[in-house]
Amino acid sequence: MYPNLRWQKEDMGTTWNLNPATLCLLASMVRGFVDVKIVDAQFQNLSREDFRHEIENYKPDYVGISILTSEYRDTLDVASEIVKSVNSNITVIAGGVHVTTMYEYVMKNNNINFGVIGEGEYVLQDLIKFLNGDGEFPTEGLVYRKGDTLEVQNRAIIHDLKSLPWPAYDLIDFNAYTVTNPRDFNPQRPPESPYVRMVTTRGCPFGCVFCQVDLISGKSVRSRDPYDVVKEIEFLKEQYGIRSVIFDDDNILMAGDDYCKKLFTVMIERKINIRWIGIAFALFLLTDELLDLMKESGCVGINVAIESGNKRVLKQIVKKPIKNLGKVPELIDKIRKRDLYCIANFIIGFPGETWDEIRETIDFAEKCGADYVKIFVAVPLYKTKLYQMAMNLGVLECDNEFPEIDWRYGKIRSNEWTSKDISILRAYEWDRINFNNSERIDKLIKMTGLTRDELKVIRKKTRDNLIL
Ligand code: B12
Repeated sequence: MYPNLRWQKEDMGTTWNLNPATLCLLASMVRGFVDVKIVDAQFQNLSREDFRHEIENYKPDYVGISILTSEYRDTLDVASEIVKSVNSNITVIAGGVHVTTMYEYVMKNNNINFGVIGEGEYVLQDLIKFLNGDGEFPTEGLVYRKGDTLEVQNRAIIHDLKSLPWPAYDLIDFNAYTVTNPRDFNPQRPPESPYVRMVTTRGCPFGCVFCQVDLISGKSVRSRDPYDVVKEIEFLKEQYGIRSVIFDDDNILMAGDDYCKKLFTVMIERKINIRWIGIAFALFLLTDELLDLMKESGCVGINVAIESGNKRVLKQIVKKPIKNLGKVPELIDKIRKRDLYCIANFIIGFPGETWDEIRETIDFAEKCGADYVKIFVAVPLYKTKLYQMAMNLGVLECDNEFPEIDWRYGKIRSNEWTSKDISILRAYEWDRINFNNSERIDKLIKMTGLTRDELKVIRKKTRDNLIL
């Protein structure tokens, strides 16, 4: 199940109706030997009472709860509390990015029997078999209590993604997801509906300081079989009328064996005829050949992460392997020349970053030539190098070992600026850069499908959201 995020924050500011590929994938792994029901309390907007009725009526032996981010971590406590209050004998298994990265915190909650660290497909399969009295207790990927101590196994990583089944979309009303926009304002909306989100590779070798991907999926990039990915898209087209795909991979261009070239070539050869966008494409790996293949295979636009417009910050703080910032506008131009849109991400407010360096990033963002610019506040996610850096420098604005996450505000300060300065700067510069002329606004309208008036509302909401 996915909890309803509104159980934590009534005013989420966004809908977050996400394609539950993870739930369907996990269901595929166990449906052969247990009955499975998927409950997406977020999408169905279930109240706590509704969810309680689900448990009372279905009477499960096991409930798996998935949590994509630590931002909504309280919803895990709410969901597990409801399950146990119906029947304390139900085994509660929690997994997802939040559990993988913060299992020490998660396991403080006695309602959770098992936490899953890492990629849970085989861990879940083996655990359920074991609990059903058929098989060995898993030796990796689990965290659980043994008396007063917490047993922590190694993270589970699946080396061969080719062994995984397709998600069991037949267990849900998948059509409903394929026509729902995941967010109110999202320049990266699906190019066309019905659409599907896909993660076809896992892992990223870069290890940028702010990112948890290394802790979750590791540095080695593993990929599915490109032919199988295209087969799945063809199946989804036939079964659900899919017309576009969002590739959500961590760092798809770093997958070995020319994965991307093969994927795009097969898409072209099989005349797949869908439109697609990519969420995280490493700008410096984009060659002319790749860009041509992307265009021909149906790409509409991509998101590139530059992070900082200052050399020192990139090298010494972010540790991102961008060697030549000067080439960024040229590369973005190559993307846009092919009539693909380009969204660029930046982060401000790193520990030790000076106010002038931050202004340089804003200036760079404005001039880099992207169609739309996202500016994020540096958030020290637990166990990241950024978190450690902020702790070491004593610039973390919280006493808690497990800082709460809110993407609108940082928790970092410096002698020159406070976290509030960064939040305000981010909101107003985002507004100024993206909405400063009618050409940009027209492009955004085209990319988002929103009206001029709707854009105004979103801009106002962003300012109103600045609770200072
Ligand atoms: C794709 C993606 C998205 C997609 C959503 C995909 C979807 N579900 O439709 C989009 C772009 C919408 C998105 C949004 C956000 N994301 Co995101 N996203 C990712 C990304 C790149 C991959 C996640 C994924 O689908 N992986 C593949 C699936 C199969 O893996 P999985 O869901 O983790 O599940 C596996 C295990 O976790 C485990 N598991 C999971 N649940 C369960 C349950 C049980 C019972 C068991 C046994 C096992 C288990 O087994 C699964 C199979 O291996 C990750 C990075 C990463 N590598 O994880 C970031 C990441 C998860 N996102 C992140 C963030 C910050 C966000 C946003 C908050 C961004 C923002 N500021 O708006 C939002 C929040 C959305 C929300 N509602 O919570 C951060 C989270 C950090 C944190 N600790 O909180 C990550 C880690 C990126 C990072 N750079 O650090 N995201």
